[in-house]
This record gives sequence, C-alpha cells and structure tokens, in this order.
Amino acid sequence: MNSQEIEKIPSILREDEILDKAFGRAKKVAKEMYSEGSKKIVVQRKMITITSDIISKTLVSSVKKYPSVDNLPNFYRELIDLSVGIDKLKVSLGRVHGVSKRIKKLSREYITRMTDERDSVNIRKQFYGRSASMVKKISKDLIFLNEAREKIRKFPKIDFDCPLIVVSGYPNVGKSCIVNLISSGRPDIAIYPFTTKNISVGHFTHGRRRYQVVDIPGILDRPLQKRNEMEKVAILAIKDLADVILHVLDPTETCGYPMEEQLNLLEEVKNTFLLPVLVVANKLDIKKVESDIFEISISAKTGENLEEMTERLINLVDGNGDLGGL
Ligand SMILES: Nc1nc2c(ncn2[C@@H]2O[C@H](COP(=O)(O)OP(=O)(O)OP(=O)(O)O)[C@@H](O)[C@H]2O)c(=O)[nH]1
Ligand SMILES: [Mg+2]
Repeated sequence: MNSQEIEKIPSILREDEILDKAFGRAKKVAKEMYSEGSKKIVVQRKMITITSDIISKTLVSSVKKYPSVDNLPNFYRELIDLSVGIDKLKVSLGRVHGVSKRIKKLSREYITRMTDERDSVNIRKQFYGRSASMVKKISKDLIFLNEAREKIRKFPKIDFDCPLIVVSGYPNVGKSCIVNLISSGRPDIAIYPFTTKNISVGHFTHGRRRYQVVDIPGILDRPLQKRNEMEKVAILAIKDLADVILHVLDPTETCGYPMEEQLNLLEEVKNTFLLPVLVVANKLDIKKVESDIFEISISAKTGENLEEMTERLINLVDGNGDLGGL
C-alpha cells in the first residue's frame, strides 16, 4: 500500500445499514416478480439469494478494500499497531470475512429446504432471522473497522522517495512554529506542551528538489515504558522516516523544561538513531545564549537565521554537510 491507498479505504456499513440494504432490495424484487405473476416459492427463493448476495458482497468488499497490513511499509504498519492494534484489526477482518462465507452457505441450505410452496414464506423468514443474527454478531467489528478507517485515513501521506527531515525536541520548544515557517505544513501552535498530537508533513523546494518536513509531538527525557502514545508516535517517525533530524532546543527554558533534561533527550536521539542531526537553539528573540552544543540560534518568532538553518539542513540531507563531528 502506498499513501494514496490509505485514503481509499471505503467506509464500512453498520449492521443495520447492511440489513436494510439487503432486505430492502429483496423486497423490491419480490414485488416486481409477484406483479409479473411468479410463483410464491420462486419469489421466496429469490429473496434468499438476493439477501445473501448483498450481505456477503458488502462484507467481502469491506475486507478486501482494507489494505493488507503485511504489505505496508514499516512506518504505516507500526503506526496502525500503535493507534489501532494490528491483532485487533486482523481478528475483526477475519470475523467479517467468516460471516460473509457462512451466510452464503446458509442461503444454500435454506433454498434446498424450501420444497413446499406452503411453508416457503416461513422458511425465508427463518433465513432472514438467522442471517440478521449473524450480522449482529459482528456489529462491534464493523464499528471498530470504521473507526480504524477514520484513523488510518488521517495518517500523514509520506513520499518514501523524497528526502525527509524530522523536527524533534522537547514539548513547547517551537517545533511546529519552525515547520510552519520553513514548509507548507500547517501544524497547530500553542503555549502549552503536547499541542502536536500527531505526525504531520509539509514540503519545501530548493532548486529542483523537494524536501519533506515532518512535525512530531514533543518527547520527554524518560524511559520508553513511561512514554505516552504521542511520544511513541514521535519516536516511530524518527526511526522509520528521518533522513536527517532537526533537533530543537529552547535554552530560554520558557517551554517549561530545564536545559539539562532537553540535553539528555538530545543525547538519546543522537545515540539511538545514528542519523545526521542539526541542533538548533530557538527563541533567540527572548534570550541570546552562547554555547557550542547547538550549531545555530534562531527565532521562529522573528524569523532570524531561519534561512541559514534551512541551508544547513539541505546540505546535511544532500550529504555535503559538515557534521561537526556528530
Ligand atoms: N518568543 C518566542 N516564542 C516562540 C518561538 N518559537 C515558538 N514560540 C512559542 O512557543 C510556544 C510553543 O510553540 P510550538 O511551535 O507549538 O511548540 P512545539 O515544540 O511544537 O510544542 P508541542 O507540539 O507541544 O511539542 C508557542 O507559544 C509559540 O508561539 C520563538 O522563536 N520565540
Ligand atoms: Mg508542536
């Protein structure tokens, strides 16, 4: 599956919508057949066939149009696992598929049983009851699959052939502000930590080359087991997507976190991912801090030094950068 296919997952009908669609269609056809003078038993058989066809086709298409998790790029697979749960997804898809097959089989049984004109209506009604209760049994799966679809459709559309910069750092240091300024990405910005809850992607072009800039939730300096779902998503993006990391520090500490903690995270990011990292200090307009820990000081508020930062990033992505021993 690629990014486009994510958007194409069809909406999954609820249990009552599937039954209404199937029974409604069967009723309509029955009416037409009676008006043409068809025999009762023939009509009742047809009603069973139509109902089972519609139910099983609807269920099968819900399953088939769902992307096959095993063929997804790592990033999407892990993101599905974090946000939806791959095992839960597979179980629900399996149950829906199972019911679609069982309803077909059931319809053949009831049609075979229908030999007498007099109880044909009763037998058809029994089939309706059995098939409705089968669909009811997967009602929660259908709701879950639709909710999962809504989440998956909102996943960032990543172009795996285009260089990608992930903007990492503590919460509230100004990551989203920077993404807003240097790319087409428009993430939310606010004065409180964990404003960014999901991964979002923006682009910029330099010369003829296109670059992706990915905004992620803030990460705290703490063990993985203690990290929340947003932090896990952030780490996943660095691990699976980044060619280069733009790590943002806030030496003014107006973000609410001391530099010591921010530097611990920087060390972790460098040591864990072994990727080129450009370390920037943000909020230069509030306070100018001298240090050789960061390579450049910027202000995402006034725009100071942003162009130089972008140039350094491009050099790093294109492999011409002086990594300064990183
Ligand atoms: N003075 C000043 N404020 C800034 C600067 N950059 C960001 N801010 C402010 O810092 C706050 C946080 O900015 P965001 O861009 O939302 O920070 P973030 O790192 O994306 O935060 P999370 O998404 O919560 O991790 C906002 O109130 C911004 O206006 C800057 O260079 N100077
Ligand atoms: Mg943010």
